[in-house]
Amino acid sequence: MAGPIPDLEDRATRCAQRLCEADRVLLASHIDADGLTSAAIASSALERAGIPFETVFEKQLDEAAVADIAATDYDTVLFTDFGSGQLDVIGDREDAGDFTPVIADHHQPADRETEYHLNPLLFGINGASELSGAGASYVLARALATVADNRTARSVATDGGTTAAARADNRDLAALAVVGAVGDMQASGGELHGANAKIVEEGVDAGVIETGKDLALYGKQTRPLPKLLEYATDVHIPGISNDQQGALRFLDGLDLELKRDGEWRRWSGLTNDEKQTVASALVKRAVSSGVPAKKIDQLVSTAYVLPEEPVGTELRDASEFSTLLNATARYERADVGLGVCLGDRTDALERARKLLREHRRNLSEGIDLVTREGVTHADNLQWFHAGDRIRETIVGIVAGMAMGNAGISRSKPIIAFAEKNDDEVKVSARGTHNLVRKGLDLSAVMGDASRVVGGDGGGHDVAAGATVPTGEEEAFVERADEILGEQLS
Ligand SMILES: [Mn+2]
Repeated sequence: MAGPIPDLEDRATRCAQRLCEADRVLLASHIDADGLTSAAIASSALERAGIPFETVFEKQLDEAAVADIAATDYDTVLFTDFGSGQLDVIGDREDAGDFTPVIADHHQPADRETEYHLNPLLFGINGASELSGAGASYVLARALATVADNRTARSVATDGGTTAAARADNRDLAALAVVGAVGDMQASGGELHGANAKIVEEGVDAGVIETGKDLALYGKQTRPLPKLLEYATDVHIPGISNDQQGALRFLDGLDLELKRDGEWRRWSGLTNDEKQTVASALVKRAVSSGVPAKKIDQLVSTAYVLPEEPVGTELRDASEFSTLLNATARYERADVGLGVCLGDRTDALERARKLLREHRRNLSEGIDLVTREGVTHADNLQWFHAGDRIRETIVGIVAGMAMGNAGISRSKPIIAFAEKNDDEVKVSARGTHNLVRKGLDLSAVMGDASRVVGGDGGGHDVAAGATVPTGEEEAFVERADEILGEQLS
């Protein structure tokens, strides 16, 4: 049976064959929404193929993590959503006979090759916008079903609305691949493209994904209507975005049943007519308050819905699902995120929701702290040191969200420090797209300035990070300020 992405078919089949030859497999995956869905896809596929396995997660696949993996007695290690970038380290272990790596990843490979390496970048497919780690894992899972012939495996059973056929060839796992791609920010211009779109097609055929044009706001399943509008700031609509009273007044003026049984209704519970009423009023308001046409177009995008999940839950919407997973990952509860992906709708789901609530509270407390204490302004940047009062895993988001608050400028990048451990400090930097148009590249700033003080870093132009030795913060700021002066002059 043909796989979803013909260019990857041969390599995926060879990787699958290698996995089937193994007595047992160690599955190692990255901790984020894409990595968690990758692991869920891979572990479902291994289980259905009757291959015994164990799963481990790593935030970073550094030398120490690879050494730990090598120290286990597994002869076959399946890496998902990482592994390509660490092929130099992994290759040395392979040469030493520690294990045979099988890799399903989409990140830039290190300068080294290995036989069982499934990565879209090796086949001219864009790993940032066309296929995620979960997508690569899905391609592998589809091949594994063919190689192992799941129809004969005991573990295949019909359940829920998913057909036995979709489970037998692993097409039901397309839903998780879509959640991973969305979580990896691969939807651009409002939808998924290329290889991702092929996976969406398979998911639609299998009955696990529905797509349609919808309002491009976050929280259509779970947010009460006024909050849905108030918190939607990607397209700023004056008098509604970031405006609690304004959002309420706007809804009040629509002649709509806003509450039911004393509770605010949610977008997912509206009829199509009601959705139409809100959407056209929103567009009308945007037009009359001078929002540019290009921005107004962005109010509508493709929604990816998981129809087997209950209406009004995070799990039904790919972007809310991925946010929930990221919350588990940020607090190092990969077990919880994986549990949710694998269908645990009791303990794991409850725990994940609690982590998301706590995450949102931590963010708002962090933003309050930074706004209250203020930032220090240098010529070309502004910075603050949170010490241990903001977790290093969220300090970057906090910094980005605090920009624009009193005393915190949007016209220069912000750099945030937070304690990582006794000897290291995490540095996070955030800019704006406006600054990027003027030449800002925070990836270069973080990389260069951190290496000057004996650390390392990188990332994207608009958001990047680094780790530096404790005590080097001021030296780092000085160097970063100089580099930014050159970039923005
Ligand atoms: Mn990824």
